[in-house]
Amino acid sequence: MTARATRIGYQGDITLPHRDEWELYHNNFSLCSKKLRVCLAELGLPYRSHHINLIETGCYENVGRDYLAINPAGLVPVLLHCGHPIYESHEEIVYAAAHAGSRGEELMPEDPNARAEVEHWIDRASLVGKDPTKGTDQRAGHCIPGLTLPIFAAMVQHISTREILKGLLSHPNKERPLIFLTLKWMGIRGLPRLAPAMRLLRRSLRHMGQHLDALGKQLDKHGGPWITGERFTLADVSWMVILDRLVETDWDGVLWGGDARPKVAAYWRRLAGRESYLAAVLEMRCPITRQGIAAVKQAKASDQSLRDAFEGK
Ligand SMILES: N[C@@H](CCC(=O)N[C@@H](CS)C(=O)NCC(=O)O)C(=O)O
Repeated sequence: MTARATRIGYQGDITLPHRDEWELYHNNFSLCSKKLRVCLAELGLPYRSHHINLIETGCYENVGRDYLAINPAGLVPVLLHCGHPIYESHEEIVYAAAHAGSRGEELMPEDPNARAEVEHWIDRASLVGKDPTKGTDQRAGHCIPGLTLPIFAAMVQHISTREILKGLLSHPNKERPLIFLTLKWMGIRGLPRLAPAMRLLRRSLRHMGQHLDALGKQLDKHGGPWITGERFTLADVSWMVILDRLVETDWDGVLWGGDARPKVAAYWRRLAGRESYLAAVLEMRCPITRQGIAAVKQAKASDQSLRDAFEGK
């Protein structure tokens, strides 16, 4: 293990029950979980999968006793290596690459300049700290919660109010069940009446546009096809799941459709053509997410004022 790999979110003093060298606790909708699944697919590392439901995909399995023993913070994903947990998806992918031999070195270069560039783009796509809705201007990852609100509002229509209410007792962060209850009651068409949600959504959309402008310039700087040039790296893994979420939540049209940001549009087409995207993201979309995607599109298509409210027109 490299010195760098021992410094990151690896909890070597904790050993959890395990059967395989690599085990992943993850959720099919969660962006950070997708990052891990894509990364492990790109590295060719086989792993034992433990799917953990979040309220948006069914129930609060992530704050049940069994899962809190894996991660007391109740968050996914958690990567186990020989039973030792690694927390924080942006650190887990670096850890996994550090243990994946030459393929790992391709995805996370050793050369300090190349590595610093990859680290910058991983960080810009990360969700860091207790409130990732702050600092949307600093990180594209922090724009994601706000931009996910419409599909959350659609997805929770499939979850009973009783199930969401359970979170008020069990979730360490009571704000989360309250947000989901509000989204359940208001529905996607009621979102424009929630002023704080709309402020977050519009700020996130504006800042995401700026991050994508920066991404376009970066793709120009090296001439592509990937963020740091010829090589596909962990930076591209991190941005694949950001762009996927923007497609899932129907922001791709406004952000890179038509004449807007053609470099980003072409980059997205390359990402979406990778086998890892098909296997670790597309084929794992759950029915609630598929229904949510359709509901967001349908609501915006049938109500121009809703579309205008979301897009800040
Ligand atoms: N910084 C963490 C963020 C993890 C996180 O926020 N996970 C979300 C899903 S993407 C989660 O588990 N949410 C469940 C909840 O808060 O109830 C990481 O990158 O792994």
